[in-house]
Amino acid sequence: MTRLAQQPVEFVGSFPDPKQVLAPSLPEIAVIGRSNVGKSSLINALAGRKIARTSGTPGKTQLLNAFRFPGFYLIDLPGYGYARLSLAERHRLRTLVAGVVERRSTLRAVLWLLDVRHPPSADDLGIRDLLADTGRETIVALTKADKLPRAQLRRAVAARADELELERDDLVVTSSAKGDGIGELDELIQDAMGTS
Ligand SMILES: Nc1nc2c(ncn2[C@@H]2O[C@H](COP(=O)(O)OP(=O)(O)OP(=O)(O)O)[C@@H](O)[C@H]2O)c(=O)[nH]1
Ligand SMILES: [Mg+2]
Repeated sequence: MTRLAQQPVEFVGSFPDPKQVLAPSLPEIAVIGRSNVGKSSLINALAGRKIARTSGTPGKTQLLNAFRFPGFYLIDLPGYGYARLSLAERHRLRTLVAGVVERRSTLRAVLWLLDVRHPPSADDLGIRDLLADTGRETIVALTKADKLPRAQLRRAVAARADELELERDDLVVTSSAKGDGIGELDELIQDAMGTS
């Protein structure tokens, strides 16, 4: 079991404003990634219980959802790049995500998720630039590792590292369904939040 799974967690609330102040003030980590990449599922895997809403329907998470662990907040964000939303709605979500990354003074780190099976989209590359420009401390995790057979997974991880111009070891390979990489991610999050 991960350490986070043994700790109390409290749902703080859902907010439309990227600058929503949470009390008491604690370091925060925001989970960002394309719609349907598995953000909410990964949060549930880390927590060892179902705290974030997941769905087969992309666009499920529409607001900033804050969860309080001992010593930090974890924030589940809406996914970007879901093509079936209206232009106005996509714009709103992009503004919300960018607002969190650019302007949240309590944000200590970002957990950025990419589906291991797919090359980064144009939206993903936009986020990469945003993270680089803002100098945010970022943990990069690949999701849904259980969807590929072992040899194919190895090739996919190498390809994603190349495309992102990262080292293989900079990527945490995860499966919320099988639990792969969840312990490693737990440790990286606790390190980033100063709670390890
Ligand atoms: N096989 C497998 N399926 C997964 C995994 N993680 C998520 N899924 C599935 O992918 C779908 C989307 O998962 P969510 O966790 O809701 O994704 P999200 O990124 O929060 O989506 P939005 O909130 O819409 O942006 C669901 O059907 C999940 O069951 C995984 O590790 N393995
Ligand atoms: Mg979600």
